[in-house]
Amino acid sequence: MSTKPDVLAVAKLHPFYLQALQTLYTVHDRTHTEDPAAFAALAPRIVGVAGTGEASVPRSLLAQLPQAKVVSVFGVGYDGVDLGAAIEFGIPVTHTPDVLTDDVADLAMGLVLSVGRAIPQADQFVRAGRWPAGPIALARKVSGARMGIVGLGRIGKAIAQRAKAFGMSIAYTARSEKPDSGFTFFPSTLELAAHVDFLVAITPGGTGTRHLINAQVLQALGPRGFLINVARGSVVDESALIEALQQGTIAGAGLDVFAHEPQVPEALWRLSNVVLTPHMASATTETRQAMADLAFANMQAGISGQPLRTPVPECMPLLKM
Ligand code: NAP
Ligand code: 8YV
Repeated sequence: MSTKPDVLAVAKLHPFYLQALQTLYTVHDRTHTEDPAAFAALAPRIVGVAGTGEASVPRSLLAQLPQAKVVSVFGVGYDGVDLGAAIEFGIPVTHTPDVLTDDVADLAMGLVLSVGRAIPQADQFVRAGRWPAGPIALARKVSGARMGIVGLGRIGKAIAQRAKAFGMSIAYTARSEKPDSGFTFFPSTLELAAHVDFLVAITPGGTGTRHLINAQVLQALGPRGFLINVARGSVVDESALIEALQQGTIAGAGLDVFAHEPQVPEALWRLSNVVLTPHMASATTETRQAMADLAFANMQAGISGQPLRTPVPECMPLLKM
C-alpha cells in the first residue's frame, strides 16, 4: 500500500502538473465524481486538492475534506472554487498568476488580428481555390484602431502594451480607475463599448462579471466593432452574442472561452465572422511548464506547512492567522 499522502484531482490535469504531483503524492483522479462510494472512504485522508482554472470546487466537496491543507489551481482564474467555503474551512487557495500573462496577451492580439484582417477566412479562401475567381473582400485595419479593455489587470495591461505597439488608442474599464496607466477610463463596459473598435474582455469569471457583456453592450459596440473574449465564457451573454453576430449588430468576434466548455454552440460554428479557439490562451509548452511548476510548488508548500508561493488575495487573512 502506498504511503504517499493523498491528493484529489478535481479536473483533468495537464500532464506536467499531474506527473509532478505523482512524484510525491497518490493522485486520485476525479474519484469524487467517478466513484462516490470509494470517495467516502478516501475523503478524510485527502490533504490537497488540485484543479484547473475552470474546475469546480464547491462547498459540498470541501466540507468532506477535514484534512485538506490547500487547493492548488493550475491557472490564474479560480472562479470555480467556492472561496467563502474554503476560507470558512481554513483551506487556502493558490493560483498561477504572472507566468501565463504574456501568452494570454499574445493570443488576445492574435484574435484581434485574426478577426480584423480575417486571416482564418483568407486561409479558407485560398484552400478552397477561390482566389483565381477574384480578390478576397476587404478587411478592417487594425493599426491605429481603438481598443477597449474590460479588466486592466495583469493580462489587460500586457494586452494594452502590445496594442500600443500597433499604434492603437487604449481605453478601459475596471472596478477602479488606474490613473497611472495613462489610458482612458470609462466607468462602465457599456460606455467603453460605445467608444472602441475592438472590445477585449479579460476579467475574472464568476458572479461579479456574469454577462458583463450583454445585448446592450453589443449594440453599443456597433456594426463595425469586434468582440474578443479571452476571459471566461460567463462574462458574455452567449445567446445575445450569437444573435448580434447573426444580425450584424457587431462585425465579428474572436472567442477563446465559452459558456459551456468544451461544448461550443453550433450556431457559432456556422458563422463566418467569428474565430474560435479551444480555451488555449495559456497553452504553450513553456507556459504550461511554468504553471505546473508553480502549482506543484504551491501544493508542496501547502501540504508541508511552508509559506505558499502565490495564494489568491482573498485568502491572505487566513494565512495571517
Ligand atoms: P487580474 O490581474 O486580477 O485582473 C483582473 C482585472 O479585472 C482587474 O483589472 C479588475 O479590476 C477587473 N475586474 C474584476 N471585476 C470586474 C468587473 N466586475 N468589471 C470590470 N472589471 C473587473 O487578473 P489577470 O491575471 O489579468 O487574469 C484575468 C482573468 O483572465 C482570469 O481571472 C481568467 O478568468 C482569465 N484568463 C483566461 C485565460 C484563457 O486561457 N483564456 C488564461 C488566463 C486567464 P480592478 O483592477 O479594478 O480590481
Ligand atoms: C488554463 C485559464 O486554460 O489561467 C486560467 O485562468 O483559464 C487557463 O490558463 C486553465 O487553467 C488550464 O486548464
